[in-house]
Amino acid sequence: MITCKAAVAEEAKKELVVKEVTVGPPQAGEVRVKILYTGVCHTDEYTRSGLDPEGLFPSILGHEGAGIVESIGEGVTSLEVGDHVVPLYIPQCRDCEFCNSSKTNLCGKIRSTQGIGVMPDGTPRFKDKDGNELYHFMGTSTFCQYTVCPEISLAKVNKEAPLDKICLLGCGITTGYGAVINTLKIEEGSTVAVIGLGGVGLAAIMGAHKSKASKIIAVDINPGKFERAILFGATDTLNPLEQKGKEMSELIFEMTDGVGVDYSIECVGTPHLMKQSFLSTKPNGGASCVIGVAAAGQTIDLSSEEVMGREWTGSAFGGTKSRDQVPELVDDYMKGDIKVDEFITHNFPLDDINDAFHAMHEGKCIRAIVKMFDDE
Ligand code: NAD
Ligand code: AHE
Ligand code: ZN
Repeated sequence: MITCKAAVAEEAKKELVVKEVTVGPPQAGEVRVKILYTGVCHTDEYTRSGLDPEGLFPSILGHEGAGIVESIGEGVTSLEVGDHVVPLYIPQCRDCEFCNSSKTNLCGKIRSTQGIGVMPDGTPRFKDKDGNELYHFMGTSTFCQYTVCPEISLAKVNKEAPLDKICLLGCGITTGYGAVINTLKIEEGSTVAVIGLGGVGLAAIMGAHKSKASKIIAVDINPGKFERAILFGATDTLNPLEQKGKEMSELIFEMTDGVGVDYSIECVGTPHLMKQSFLSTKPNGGASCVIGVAAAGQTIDLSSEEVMGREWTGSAFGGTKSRDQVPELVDDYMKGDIKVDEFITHNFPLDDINDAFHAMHEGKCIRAIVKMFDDE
């Protein structure tokens, strides 16, 4: 048993509480990881704020971390103590129907237990100092100095890579970039609209730029986001609030000589924007991707006429085959082929983790990195 610090989500809507917890040893097929750094994604806020129908409390949130293997459970063969790892909220067992399909990255092996906040054997590894059990989150719980993950939920990465940067490959960057590269597979010369310019949207722009899109329209209602979007490769910007009375799709049609874009990607999490994003694409051959996570019970309404002629898809973790491709992305970063440092706008110690959530709400933050230990 390890006693360490964690940011505990005690109740929905409440600030996280940094306190001592205990972390049990890894059981068969599990690995205990010392988390050195974690990012904060909007999905952590989605669950903290009570919008997630699967949200469980008290729990330890966080799914954008990086760390070092501290100990391994019985039967673990692919990792050893000292390996550098990125925890994965979408595992890759390499064995199930979905892992064996080139059409999806959504491994089905442990989804049922991950979704109810426990390890595959049905029990949690976290307790508070009074011995009360704490739920896991997304199979990762990176807001704890030590976490326990199934072996299939860890990507082994290059030890030379800085953990305070590559933690972001655990979600936001991989998601936006992958949605363009793996899910939409956009072609050179395409026109693209990216709606929402947080970490996910900027990564989608990075993917579109890498794919040599001819026009990349960056959309946000916060004009402070445009400068960085241009740095990432956006060719045009759009703030729909500046042109009242017109829907976003109408404005995007005006910006594309009345034909719409080849591809659009929603990176906000609002059903109305998902519809507008879809309707911004060419009625004859356009394709749209939903990345944003909408609140429980919200749905998107579309007529059959609107759907015909267009393609619609969703993307989780950028369609990334996690254990195979996250190490490749780390290597791409080390070679300078993808940006990571440019996403980081804030740094906080674990004790101030709530400030990372405040910064997200203030609209000035792309990604905040939380340092889990003071002395390392
Ligand atoms: P973020 O909060 O950093 O960025 C969201 C951006 O949307 C902000 O720049 C904000 O100004 C902008 N925005 C808000 N309302 C808008 C509007 N009406 N029109 C245009 N822009 C608007 O969030 P993030 O971390 O980049 O995540 C974005 C979304 O993606 C969230 O819903 C998150 O839960 C989801 N997400 C999904 C996956 C996945 O695998 N599908 C992975 C990561 C994040
Ligand atoms: N309850 C979900 C959280 C909401 C959700 O849909 N999460 C997306 C990824 S968002 C990452 O920032 C997801 O694909 N989750 C994996 C899954 O299997 O649902 C959750 O993940 O617990
Ligand atoms: Zn995320």
